[in-house]
Parts: sequence; structure tokens; C-alpha cells
Amino acid sequence: MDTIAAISTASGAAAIGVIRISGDDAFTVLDRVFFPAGKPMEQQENRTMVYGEMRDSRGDVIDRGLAVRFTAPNCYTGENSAELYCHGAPLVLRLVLEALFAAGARQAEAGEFTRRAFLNGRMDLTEAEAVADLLTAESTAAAKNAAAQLGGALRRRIEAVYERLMDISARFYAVVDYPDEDIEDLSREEIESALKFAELELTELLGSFQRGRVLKQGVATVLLGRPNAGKSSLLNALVGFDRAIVTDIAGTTRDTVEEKAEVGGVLLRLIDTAGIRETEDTVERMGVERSRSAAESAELAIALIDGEAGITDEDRGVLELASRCEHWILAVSKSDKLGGNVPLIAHAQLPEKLPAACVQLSSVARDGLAPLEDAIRALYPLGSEGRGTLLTNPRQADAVTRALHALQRAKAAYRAGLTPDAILTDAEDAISALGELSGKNLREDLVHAIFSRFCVGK
Ligand SMILES: Nc1nc2c(ncn2[C@@H]2O[C@H](COP(=O)(O)OP(=O)(O)OP(=O)(O)O)[C@@H](O)[C@H]2O)c(=O)[nH]1
Ligand SMILES: [Mg+2]
Repeated sequence: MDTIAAISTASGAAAIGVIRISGDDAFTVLDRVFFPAGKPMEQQENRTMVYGEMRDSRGDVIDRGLAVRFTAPNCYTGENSAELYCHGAPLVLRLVLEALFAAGARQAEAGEFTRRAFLNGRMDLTEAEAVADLLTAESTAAAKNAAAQLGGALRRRIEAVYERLMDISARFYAVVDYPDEDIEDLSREEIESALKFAELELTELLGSFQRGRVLKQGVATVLLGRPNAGKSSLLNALVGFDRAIVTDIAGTTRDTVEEKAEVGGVLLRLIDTAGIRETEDTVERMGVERSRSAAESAELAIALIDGEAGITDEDRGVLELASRCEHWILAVSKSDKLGGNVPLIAHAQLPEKLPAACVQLSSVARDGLAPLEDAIRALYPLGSEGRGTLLTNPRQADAVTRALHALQRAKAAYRAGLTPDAILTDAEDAISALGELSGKNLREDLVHAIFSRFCVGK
């Protein structure tokens, strides 16, 4: 493979910046730019940091730093590669990169290092996707799941199913193709048990997609309430900075304001909305319309009742709207003003679908936020069980769905008493869908599309 190079660290001034090189001529290219004291990099120890000078094509020193070489095949990309640790100034990094280009490397495309790792069999596609997930993780749980997936947790689970189906298919054809060999016939029971195992595993995996999606994208969570109920204050308290304008003027928020936050370990896509009320003001009315449509598309609603003002008839509409979400939580705000006198909410004032939890809180005193976090954690449990074996993207879910459909067809064929070859045709469709999942048999254009979503240098 030709030799590629890229800056792997984020742009912007930093103490250290890393440049990566990978390809057949990685060491030759490196030795034209990096000059250690003593022997050239080609002869240095594998995986050992070496101090030296980085020089441009004219021989001028552009930086002093460290380099390390990794000899194929036991390294990230599976080919000869190296990393240069330079001073992190964007200009310095650019000069070193240009020197590498002058020495024979070319700019790496987005995700090209990981694509090479995949093509060289260093990782399967689920592990490569885990790299991307780890780079973009927005919550602790998402990061931990991606790290486990990178360690092969999902790959191993899929491989177990793949191998089991392969095994029955291979045995069947071995018996057919080599009738003289002493190969044990495949029994109907064996076919049935393999199909059952595969179906169970894949159904469970597909069931994890919802959790995987919550982990990666976050739960669309709308904050609803009358004007001045304290929605924007709660948004700010949850995200940890003044994201939305807060005033004591009813009708402050007009447009929806979105921000991500990790609440109780769950990533939420919080949507602050305009306070809901009847109004003559054209702009405010449009804002209220937006609140309603945000509520309609949200998965979780937190309905705020102004604790100081108490519950009013207007709140009923808000609660009704909130209760139409998949889950909703009732929160009484401004508890710091109540001196322990929480307003009573009669059962009749609540919508038919009761809230998953009722909490009282103060965004100002940052009080009562822990029960809210507990309630959210209870709704979206992200325990460590199954970590790394959640499906986290639609590509994975689609492949598992197709594999499952094929297995169901195989099962129907089995039940109808068809011959093993008819059953196995469907089982092979499942094998092929699973192969796509791990990338064993994936079209080149798809591989390209998947890796182009990575950043350059990874
Ligand atoms: N004491 C106290 N005041 C609060 C609390 N939360 C909000 N407030 C006050 O209530 C007023 C309204 O707060 P906002 O967060 O702007 O209310 P909102 O629901 O976003 O209002 P609109 O945007 O108008 O719909 C402000 O004066 C806040 O300081 C709280 O927990 N305790
Ligand atoms: Mg507001």
C-alpha cells in the first residue's frame, strides 16, 4: 500500500500534536524527515520512543520531538507505521506534514488508517465502527460501550452465531459432496437447535438497538410548562451553564432551545420550549406551536408545575400534552420557595396516563435534581450487562433484521418438513447478512462510505 500521513490530533494550539504515517515505505519516509541521534528509525527498536529532530526537505530543523515505529503486522493498521510527537502548534504540524509529503507520503483520507486496519484484518467492521463511536461518545456509558465493542464484544457474539450456522451448512454439503467419506449425517434436531440458538441470539441483539440508540444519540426530552414555570432554569441547571435566557417575564423563551446533557448517566437531548398559554402575541403563539410539535416528537417529557404559583387549569393541558410522550415525569419547580409546603396535586388533575415519577426540585438551589436523575436512570437503564454487545447503528440493526428474517424463513421451511437443502438456503442468507455485519462480505463502496465518516488521521 502507498504511504499515507495525517495530523491525528485536533487542530488548535496544544502542547503536543501527533502525526501518523502508515504504508510500505513508512520507515523510509520517516527517515527522510526525522533524525534521531545515532541510528536511523529503520534500525531503531520497534514500539520505542526515540528523540530527534524533524527537518524539512531543505534540511532545516522545524521541530524537535519524539517518534515511534510500529513494524507490520502487529500494529493498528497492520502495515509498517509510525507516529511523530511534535509541538502542538498548527503551523509546526503542517510543516512536518509537508516534509513527509515531500519525502514520499500522501495525505490520508478520512478514516483511511482504520480502513486499512479493517482491510488488513486487524479489526472487523463492528470494531472499526466502535472506533468511530468512541471518538464521538457523548456520555460515559456510550464511551464504555464503544470501548467494549472495540475489544470485540459484539464481534464475538456475532461470530458465535455465524459459526454455528456455518457449521451445519458446511456439514450438510460435506456429506453431499463427499459421500464416501465418513462424515456424520446432519440430523434434523441439529438443524433445529442451531436455528433456535441463532434466532434467540439475534432477537436479543436486535432488542438492544433501542438501548444502543439511546446511548449514542440521546433521548429526545422536552421541557414543558406554563410561562415562568422554570423550564429554562432547569435546562441551564442540567447542562451546567446558562444556555437559555431566564427572566421573570412570562413568555421569555420563544423558540425551542436544544442542548445535550448527561443526566443520571443517560444522554438527553434536552429541548427547552416556549411556555404554553393562550396568547395574542403572534411571535409567542408561533413559539407555543413549536412547543407542541416538540412535545409530539419527543420520547420523554418533563412537565414543570410552578411550585410557587401552584397548579392551575392551564397546567392540565400541559400535563395532557406531556402524557402523550412515551414517558413523562412531573416536576414541581422552585422548591426553595416553598418552605416544605409542596402544592398538592389531586389525582383528578392528572391525565389518564400517570407520570413515571413525580419530583420536586429547585434549579436555583440545585436541590432535588438527584431524584430526577434517578427517575431518568430508571426509565433508561444502561447497566453494564450487555456492554459492548449493543447494536448502536442502523447499519448493524438492518443486517441483524435481515439475518433474522432469513432464519424465520428457514424455520418455516423446517416446520413444513422441507429437505435440509431448502432449509439451508435460507440459513445461508442469514450467514451472508451476518457476514455483512462483521464486514466479511461487504461491497467496496459501502466500506468506503462507512470509513469516510471518520475524521482524518484515524
Ligand atoms: N426561587 C426560584 N426561582 C426560580 C427557580 N426556577 C426558576 N425560577 C425563576 O422563575 C422565573 C422564570 O424562570 P424561567 O426558567 O425563565 O421559566 P420558563 O419556564 O423558562 O419561562 P418561559 O420561558 O417564559 O416560558 C425566573 O425569574 C427564575 O429565576 C427555582 O428553582 N427557584
Ligand atoms: Mg424559558
